[in-house]
Amino acid sequence: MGTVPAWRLRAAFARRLSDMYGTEVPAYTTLSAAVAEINEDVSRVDGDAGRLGGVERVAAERHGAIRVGTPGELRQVAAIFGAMGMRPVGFYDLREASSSSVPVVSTAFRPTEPAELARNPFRVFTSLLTTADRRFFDEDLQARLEAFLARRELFPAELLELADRAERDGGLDPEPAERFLTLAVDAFRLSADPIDGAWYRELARVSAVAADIGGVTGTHINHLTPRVLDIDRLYTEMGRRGITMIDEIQGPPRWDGPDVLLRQTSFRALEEKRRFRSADGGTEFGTLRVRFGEVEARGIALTTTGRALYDDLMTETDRRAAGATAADRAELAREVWTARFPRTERELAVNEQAFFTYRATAPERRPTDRQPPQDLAALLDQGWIEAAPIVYEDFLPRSAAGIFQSNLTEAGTRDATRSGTHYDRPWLAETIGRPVQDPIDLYAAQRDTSLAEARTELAAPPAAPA
Ligand code: OOG
Ligand code: NI
Repeated sequence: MGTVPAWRLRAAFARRLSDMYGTEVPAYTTLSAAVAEINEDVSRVDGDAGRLGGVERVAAERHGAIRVGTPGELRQVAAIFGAMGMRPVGFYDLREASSSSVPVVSTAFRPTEPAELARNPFRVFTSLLTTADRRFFDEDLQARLEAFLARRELFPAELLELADRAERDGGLDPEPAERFLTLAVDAFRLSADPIDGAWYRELARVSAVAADIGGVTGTHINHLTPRVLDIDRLYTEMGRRGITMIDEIQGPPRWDGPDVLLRQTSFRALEEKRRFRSADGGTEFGTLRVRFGEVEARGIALTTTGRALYDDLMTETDRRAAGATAADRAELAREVWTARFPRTERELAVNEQAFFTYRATAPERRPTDRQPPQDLAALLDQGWIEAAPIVYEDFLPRSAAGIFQSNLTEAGTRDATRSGTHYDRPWLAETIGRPVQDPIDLYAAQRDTSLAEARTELAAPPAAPA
């Protein structure tokens, strides 16, 4: 067993990646500072601030986003994150969720055990280019794209070897751990290799995302997102600090009921200087604007039924807000939610619309004149059990597509007369060579275990005095 366990590698990687990204994208440092101030402030005045993950967890909490080109690259990414206790969870098809040209399917690598999430919940949204999708790439372009991708090496052999060792042994000794972290952070730096200008532009005509993935010889961290406890306040604060955000916060509206799922907003990164190679072999400096800043607030995980209601409310908001400004849309969304979304956590729990863990209340607070009932509502209402919300640890395809899209200048092109290649979660699992878990199963297992334990405790005869 390595003396630096997986979770310490994960926490250290997240911290170092954050330091590195701050030097590459200065606005990220401004964002992180504003987030830290707001989180401290909210924790000071709101005794419940740690209800959806402790304040220390939230202070360190980040998600990154990366994009890769081939199944082989994705398998290597899975091994590197596997070394840090991060497993692929969820399947997101952004080709369908987006009106612009976003030819990728994605998963998120993250810890899955509650204790591991509490230690450090670092997650990375990881997208794979769908090179076989004829709506975007014709046969000739696909062949050239795949040949280009086959020639590049994203991760040095030493990094992959250390990753395998870490995963096998559950960690690494301090010296190899240090080496692993250095190589892993380096692998996600913006590459200084010159870009083939003509090739990059050819791909960019199809999709800016395709060019960002397949037009360069490296991968890079595309954004690194801190979690904030009050995203509306952060939004205003960023404006005050001179950073222009996109014109809306994606996800559920601000309202006075329970916070659910995920709210996100972003700003466009500045132009970054990159070296381009021209047809005559010379190189010159140009600029690209591909990276950006993002911030998020997390709420309670929804069950399939709760999620269906969420999707329904989003559709209703879309319908009623067609052509409206972002501000009017937010107001309308609030109205729609106030009319139709459960107002309390209790309702979300007894309707089984959101996930909670349950535990038996202290014996002296349980009713003494009856036996515990069977159903959840009665158990809660009569004071037999207490509920604690489960944090939503995943992503939303529509918000993700919105984040991709809001940061593209060109919509790209897609041939709508052709049908798309089908990809799904089993395909992804096979491609990665590891199980890809369904987020709903993870939340449900956590709920079920806690409820079974609570019931057992309630059924147990009082312990005999020693
Ligand atoms: C990923 C976009 C999705 C999120 O938070 O929804 C995402 C990307 O731009 O590569 O990170
Ligand atoms: Ni993101």
